[in-house]
Amino acid sequence: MAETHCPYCALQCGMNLTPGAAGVEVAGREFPTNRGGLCRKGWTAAAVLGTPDRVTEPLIADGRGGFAAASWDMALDLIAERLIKLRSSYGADANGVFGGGGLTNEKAYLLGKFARVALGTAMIDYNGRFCMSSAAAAANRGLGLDRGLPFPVTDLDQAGQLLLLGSNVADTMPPFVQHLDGIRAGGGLIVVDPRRSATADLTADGGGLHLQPVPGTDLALLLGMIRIAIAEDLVDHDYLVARTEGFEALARSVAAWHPARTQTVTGVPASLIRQAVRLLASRAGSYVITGRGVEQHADGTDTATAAINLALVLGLVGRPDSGYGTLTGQGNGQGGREHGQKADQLPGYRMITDPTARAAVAEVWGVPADRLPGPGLPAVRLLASIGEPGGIRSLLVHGSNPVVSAPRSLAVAERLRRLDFLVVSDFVLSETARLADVVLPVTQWAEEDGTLTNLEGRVIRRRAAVTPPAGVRSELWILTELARRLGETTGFSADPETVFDELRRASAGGRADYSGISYARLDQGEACYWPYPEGGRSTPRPFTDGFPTPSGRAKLITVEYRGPADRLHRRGELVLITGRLLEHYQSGAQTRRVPELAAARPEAMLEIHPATASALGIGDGEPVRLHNDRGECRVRAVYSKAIRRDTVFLPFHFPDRQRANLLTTEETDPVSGMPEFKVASVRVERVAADDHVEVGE
Ligand SMILES: Nc1nc2c(c(=O)[nH]1)N[C@H]1C(S)=C(S)[C@@H](COP(=O)(O)OP(=O)(O)OC[C@H]3O[C@@H](n4cnc5c(=O)[nH]c(N)nc54)[C@H](O)[C@@H]3O)O[C@H]1N2
Ligand SMILES: Nc1nc2c(c(=O)[nH]1)N[C@H]1C(S)=C(S)[C@@H](COP(=O)(O)OP(=O)(O)OC[C@H]3O[C@@H](n4cnc5c(=O)[nH]c(N)nc54)[C@H](O)[C@@H]3O)O[C@H]1N2
Ligand code: SF4
Ligand SMILES: [Mo]
Repeated sequence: MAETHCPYCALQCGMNLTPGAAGVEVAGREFPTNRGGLCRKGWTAAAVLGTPDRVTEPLIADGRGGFAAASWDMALDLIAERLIKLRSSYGADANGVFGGGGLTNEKAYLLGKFARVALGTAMIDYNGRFCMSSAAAAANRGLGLDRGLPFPVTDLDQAGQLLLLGSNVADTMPPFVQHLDGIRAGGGLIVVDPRRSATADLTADGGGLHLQPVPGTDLALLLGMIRIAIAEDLVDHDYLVARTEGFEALARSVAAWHPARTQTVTGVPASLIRQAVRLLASRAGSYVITGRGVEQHADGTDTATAAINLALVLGLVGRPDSGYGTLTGQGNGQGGREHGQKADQLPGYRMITDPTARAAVAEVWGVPADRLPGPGLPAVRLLASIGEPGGIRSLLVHGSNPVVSAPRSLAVAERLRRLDFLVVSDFVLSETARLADVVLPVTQWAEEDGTLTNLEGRVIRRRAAVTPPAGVRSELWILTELARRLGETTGFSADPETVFDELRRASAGGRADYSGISYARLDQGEACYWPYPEGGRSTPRPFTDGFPTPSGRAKLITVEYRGPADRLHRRGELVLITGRLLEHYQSGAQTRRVPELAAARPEAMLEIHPATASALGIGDGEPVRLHNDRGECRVRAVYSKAIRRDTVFLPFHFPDRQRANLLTTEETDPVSGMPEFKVASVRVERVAADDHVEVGE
């Protein structure tokens, strides 16, 4: 039996895996985030290990739309040859790398090093740009540090009030909901979501509040809330003086957001907004937490900033009984953003433009600092550079399926086809892998050792329970072998603990300092939260003694409401919002291969209000066409009174013509590079049943 964690989301529920004749048996394991509980995806995760279409040998495209199996030497020699040729013809930045927030810390670290040292390219970014970048940018500029939750999840067990903005934890992290029991019982849960999501429904029993704004107006709502806090003198004056700076300017900047105007813009009744602010300010133990619903917008960084400002004016951040945080999404969404997969970062959450950081990391890597490239392009721009002068001509993809999950996915798929060379490391033929010149089959979670950093900034151990199929390799091995073929004979290792020990050194002195954390400490069961410097201590609550800003105070940063990138609410158009279902994970590459989950949710369904649907002549369960100037999508409609009448909801887990991302925009947040996944203007029409296209056709 191996004590490990779930392969999917950032809650990283504890799991025990026992190999048996019928496959690997999954059992929930006592761990503070899940207390033995798992969701449906967790329980069924082992099905992907033995999926009948698992890739178990390297594949090389045969030029006729198919693949031919190849030996590892053949595949790796071909990749090295092509990358070297592209580098000599077009320069080092012609080779691009695309990582993932599901990769272990060790893989994420080695991938960043591989890009900068072995390929010498600046062009590396990852799917966390689609996920955490706005909340990260907001926390860095306001609080001086980006650690998703700067407190253990179990702190919420004692909390009184929680403002949960754009997060549907009841579907996206079901075992997390048990930490809200006390809050719910006391009527302290406030959920902000244009849908009455499963989470918004949790406000029903205890008497909490559901605020149902017009999509994309959360920033206006928060500005209005801050103004109410100031106008009703609910702010914490002593805290503002001692622990923050910028209050005067903030107060001026929200002055025009009087309740009536806030109500007009957001559609949320002013009385409800007032009630929410008073509830948060009423007693000790209040928390403000954001999710993707408010972050995946062209103004996501400013919205997260306003959420931080609200928490600061109420005096909530850095206190033992209250706080602000964001819910990290992917399994290693936190660690994945700290060790150098991000275009502008080096390990330890250091900035690649900082000369001191460059010198420190270059020394660990044994290379001159001036050999390290500068910052590359954020994910959306990296993908958009394909086919442009000076753009990337090859891409190595590790742990992402952008053909389904990237915004404006039709254009993305076209560009990937135009690459000179595409290499995808995966364990299945994902929609992206199908377009590759070479597919490299890799090990899965239950077959490997490593570490991940969960949503609380706690580093945890992944442990191998089973032996992988003969033909697959770990990514650490692949990167080491490729580096050798590119001339780097030292400095790369396929052994996770060796890589982690190097990561510790490379992170020492950085914001995310892991130097005090070791496999030995983790294996003894010590709870290790970063920063944890060598000779120092674990930091479960980093803001207790001050903020890591130059002044030691948090910064109240003024922000303005601009609204979404698309022009919304034009005649005949609806607002499309996108998100998740309990049963599927991300692009669905894994969960669509789990028979139980695929049977429960075989296809995408468009949630639409019955009144809106009837006006358009759309019956419950009937096929519809959604379209805008970026693309068109075919799905079935399902009536739901839980959604606003001007809004429709589509999950993004499905491929082909059911892809929600055929309709999303490539507009990004100017600070973070986060795409606006959460709002798009669409037209919806009924189509004849025989005109409907199923998945795979
Ligand atoms: N089942 C499942 N669980 C997952 C994942 C998964 O794919 N499937 N993925 C994991 C990952 S990577 C992530 S990032 C997390 C994401 O976790 P969440 O943030 O909880 O997930 P989403 O469903 O993307 O969005 C949350 C809510 O935002 C709402 N929303 C949409 N537009 C707006 C808006 O303009 N304003 C507001 N206030 N709300 C809006 C949606 O209606 C939705 O209910 O989940 C993790 N857990
Ligand atoms: N419209 C819309 N689009 C969205 C979102 C949304 O809310 N709405 N959410 C966005 C968010 S928050 C996220 S996080 C992204 C995620 O979207 P993706 O980046 O596509 O994430 P996954 O589907 O998890 O893709 C992981 C792929 O890598 C494989 N894989 C898993 N583990 C490993 C590993 O260790 N190594 C390797 N090499 N491969 C592995 C899986 O089989 C799968 O094919 O989607 C974004 N896209
Ligand atoms: S909540 Fe997340 S970590 Fe827990 S079992 Fe479900 S998918 Fe896995
Ligand atoms: Mo995510």
